[in-house]
Parts: sequence; structure tokens; C-alpha cells
Amino acid sequence: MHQTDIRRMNIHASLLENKLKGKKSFAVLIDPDSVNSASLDSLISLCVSAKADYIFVGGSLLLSNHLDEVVQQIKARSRIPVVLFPGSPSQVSKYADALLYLSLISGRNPELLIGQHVVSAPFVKSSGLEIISTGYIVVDGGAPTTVSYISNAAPVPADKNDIAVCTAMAGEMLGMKLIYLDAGSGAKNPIAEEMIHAVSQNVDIPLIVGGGITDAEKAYLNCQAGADVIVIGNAIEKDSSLIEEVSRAIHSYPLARL
Ligand code: 1GP
Repeated sequence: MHQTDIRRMNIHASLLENKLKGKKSFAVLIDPDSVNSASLDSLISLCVSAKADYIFVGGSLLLSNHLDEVVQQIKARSRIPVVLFPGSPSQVSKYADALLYLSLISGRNPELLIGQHVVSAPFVKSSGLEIISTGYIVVDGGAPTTVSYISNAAPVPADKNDIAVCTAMAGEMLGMKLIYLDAGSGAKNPIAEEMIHAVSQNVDIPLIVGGGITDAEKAYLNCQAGADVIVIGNAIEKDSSLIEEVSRAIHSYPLARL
């Protein structure tokens, strides 16, 4: 393996290591459409002082054209790894550390399962980013979200734990490195703990959970249910003081006894 490939395996390797230790992580999701340079600066400071583990950058729409600037500003002001969480193949910035290479395995829209990947593959590969294959499972969050509309694919019904479990198992056996259970940004109902628990009991790869989480208690309960990484975007846009509170709760989760 080339030296560069080893260096670029950092984020996936850290997710695996944390899972082994039972260390739960907090990812702050920043939508480039929702920040300007000043508000981004203050968000970055809060992430640094709260010791957020990752900053995810992405949005379902990305109307603005300043993804590179946003990522560069975060990299210039912090050492927190920046992970792209792209809503479309155009959301690639070589300045980030890694990219969640999402396949919408809960849907049956071939474009989001493989079509867009084929078209963007040379471009994504040449970005030099650490590419992390991610089984993306969208769960009904109680109201249509941007992701459910844009994806043109039915989400997993919120109470169908078996469907979520089988989808995650299939993703794992197809070789995906992460599972991301998402109720969609600003979801009315976040993913139920029962579903998180069922999925986490049936796959060994790290489990990311997000969508509609608005407080520290819910974040902690999700960790208890088996989530490895908690992602919050919308609620932080409304009240950035949540970063400190949620980070403290997630990091208070006891490590596994090895
Ligand atoms: C959305 O999982 C992320 O895709 C985060 O959701 O914005 O509701 O926190 P929120």
C-alpha cells in the first residue's frame, strides 16, 4: 500500500478503533448554505472548545458555491477532522479529510444506489480524499424532509426495525464500511432507540445516527442504544450552545471493558 493510502485511512481507522473501545463520537454537521464566514468562525470555536470529534460538511441542496472556502476555513482554524457528507456528487472538496461515499441502500432509486457514483467516480478518486463507503439508510422521520423529497425514494417506516436491520446487514455484507441511519435533517421524530439497538446488534461496522436530534439526553440515549457517532446539524443552527452540552453528554458515555 502506498504511503498516501495509509495516511488517508485515518478516519475510518479511528472510527473502528473507537468502536472497539466503546468510545462514542460527536459530529457537528455544517451546511455551507447556512453559514457565513463570521458565523462559521464562531461555530468552529465552539466545536474546538467542546472537543467535537468530527465536523461533517454537506447539505441536500447546496445552493451556494463556497464548499471549498467553508472546508478551508475549518481546516485553518481547527484540527478537527472534516468529513464530507455530500448531498450530491458535486459536493467534493479536496481540502477535506474524508468523504462518506453514500449509497442510499434503503431506497430503490438506482441513481442514488450506483448511478451517480459511476458518473462521478474518476472525479471522486482524483480528489485524493479518504473515501469511506457508507450504507445510507433513510428512516421516516414523521414528515417529509429534504432528503426524502430529493432522493425520490421511500424511507424505511419508523417502526419497521427488521427492514432497517436487514438493510444494514446487506450493506455490511456488500462491503460497506459504515452504516448511517438518518431520519433526515430537521426530522420531526428522530430514529427510535429500538431501531438503533436492533441495527447495532446485527452489524459490526460503526453506526452513525442522525436526523432530528435536539438535545443531549437523546444523544446519550442513542449512544446507549448502540450508535457510535451522533450527528447534529439543524438543532445547532438554531442554538449553537448545544454543542458543548451534547459533546459533554456523548463523551460521558462509559468506555467498554475490554
Ligand atoms: C441530517 O443526520 C443529519 O442528514 C443531521 O440531522 O440536521 O436534524 O441534526 P439534523
